[in-house]
Amino acid sequence: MNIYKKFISNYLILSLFAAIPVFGAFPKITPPETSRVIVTYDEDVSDSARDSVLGNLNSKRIKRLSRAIRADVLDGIPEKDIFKLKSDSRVVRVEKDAIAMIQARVSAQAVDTLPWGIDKIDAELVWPLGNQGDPIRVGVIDTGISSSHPDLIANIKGGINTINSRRGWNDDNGHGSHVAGIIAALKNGSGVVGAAPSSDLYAIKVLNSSGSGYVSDIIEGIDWAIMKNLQIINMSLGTTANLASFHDAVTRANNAGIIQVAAAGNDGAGVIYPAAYPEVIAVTASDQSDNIASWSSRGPEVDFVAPGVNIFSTYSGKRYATLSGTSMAAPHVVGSLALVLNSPIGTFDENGNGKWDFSEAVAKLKVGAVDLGTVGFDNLYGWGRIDIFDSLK
Ligand SMILES: [Ca+2]
Ligand SMILES: [Ca+2]
Ligand SMILES: [Ca+2]
Ligand SMILES: [Ca+2]
Repeated sequence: MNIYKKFISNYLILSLFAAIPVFGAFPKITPPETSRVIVTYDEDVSDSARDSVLGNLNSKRIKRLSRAIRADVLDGIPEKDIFKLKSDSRVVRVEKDAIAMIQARVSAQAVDTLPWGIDKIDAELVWPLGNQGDPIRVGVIDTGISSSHPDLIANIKGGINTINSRRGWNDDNGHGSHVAGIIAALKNGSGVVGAAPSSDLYAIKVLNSSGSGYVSDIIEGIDWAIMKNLQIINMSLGTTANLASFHDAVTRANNAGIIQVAAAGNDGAGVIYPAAYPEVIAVTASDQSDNIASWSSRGPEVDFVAPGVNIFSTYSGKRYATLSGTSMAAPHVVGSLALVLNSPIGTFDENGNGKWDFSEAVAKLKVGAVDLGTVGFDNLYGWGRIDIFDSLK
């Protein structure tokens, strides 16, 4: 996990999301008419005397105030009865009740901010076609996912903590929540929005609060994903160590039909594991101008490049943050795959089993990918930068 630590120290950029208050004239709102009246009595008028003043109007009483003032609140009484009450010597006044309002308004934008990465891969052009990734089941093998984030919670369908089974999967770091938001932050009119905003998320906590963990815990997480019949798993993590048991787990998941995606690494050198395994889609990181990030790992194992510089997404608790890394690039591919798996397979079904298998889904991504760098496949951009709209159209 050395790579991971290096990433944290070198590339983690955090900025808290703050709503910008809008100052200016509030629109003038005329309070609506009310049918309620407040009947106020002299201080020495007893409850029974109040009852006799009201007489049959007592049935219209909805509230009796006896502390600060002695008053009854009535609803829907005719004008002639108001006149009668006003003329009673025990009554001080009769007045129309009124409606008061909070003196503030929501000033944050009433839309989901479209992060540049989601815009770049054109996921937002796919949603209007009726595909938001529902009900594709996606596992996030990471630091957990925030269990209290309003921009994520509705999509989280389950989870596990393989570090300590007695603890939950809540994210005590922020990284896993950031990844989850790139895949499936809710299209709910606030915060951000992910590439497949209706897909189902599963929080598989295998890394601790400082963002590191044992490969054995990751393996347990992969096995849990197989057991839960998840369809795609995101691994925004890696190590230079090539463990046979790690490769075995990845192979088992592949045989179970799970499409696996991982971060290529952030040390600018060779692709790390599990991204380097042939059963896993390896993703490098690009910026807004489609240039590979200098720190992005690269090599012949690279499959695709996706946005990974200054990515704004959900974070721990209810926070939002801007992070950079191949960790952010991989979930752009995962969200895109959720849209692929939720679309008709048609002629891409090479083996004729009616479902999207690993090589078929990769072929679909290739169709729309924007070739960058040298013509055709290259070690920096793989088959190119994801454009999911072009892949699916
Ligand atoms: Ca776009
Ligand atoms: Ca949102
Ligand atoms: Ca197939
Ligand atoms: Ca190329």
